[in-house]
Amino acid sequence: MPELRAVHGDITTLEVDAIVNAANNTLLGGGGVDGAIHRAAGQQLLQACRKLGGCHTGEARLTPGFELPARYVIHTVGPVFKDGTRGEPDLLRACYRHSLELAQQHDLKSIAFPAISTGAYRYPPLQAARIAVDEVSSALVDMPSLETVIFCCFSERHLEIYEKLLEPLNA
Ligand code: AR6
Repeated sequence: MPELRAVHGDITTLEVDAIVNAANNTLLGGGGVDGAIHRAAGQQLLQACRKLGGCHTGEARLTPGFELPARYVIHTVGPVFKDGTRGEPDLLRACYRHSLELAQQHDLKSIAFPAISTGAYRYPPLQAARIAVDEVSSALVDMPSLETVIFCCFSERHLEIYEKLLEPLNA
């Protein structure tokens, strides 16, 4: 079973095969982690994203990482959280699953996720983290090439949530 780990910090600094971007449907950049990734990767990332022609919620697309330490960026679009009854959990699950599938298709060994949808898209952090850990741990069973999955937490609060959820898995 690959290693699942939570770290505190800025995802743009991580030296992994791919970092995941919590993007929007246009894939043309924005605020939050999306803005940070575009700034750190440089203008070429925007040019590469223009060619992709957008992305539906729950799907994922891959580009090079350009000036980032990560070789690739996997762009996925999380759901905007309204009340949890409008398909948000399934769409959030799909983001994690499709991102891992792309990583597997490109033979990547390490990937780092931000807490997709928990910023501007207002997904409650604990609910979102439960989905993230559950989906990643079940999808990885069929993905032998992946060795390390990092949940990159921008705040201490998110880190605590992930550490609690991961504890029983790594015991
Ligand atoms: N590294 C890791 N995590 C980060 C970083 C960073 N550098 N910066 C923020 N976060 P958000 P969303 C955390 O809003 O909710 C954009 O404008 C942040 O604390 O980035 O999916 C897009 O273009 C939060 O926990 O993404 C979309 O329009 C998490 O990343 C929209 O926001 C996600 O927050 C997507 O909203």
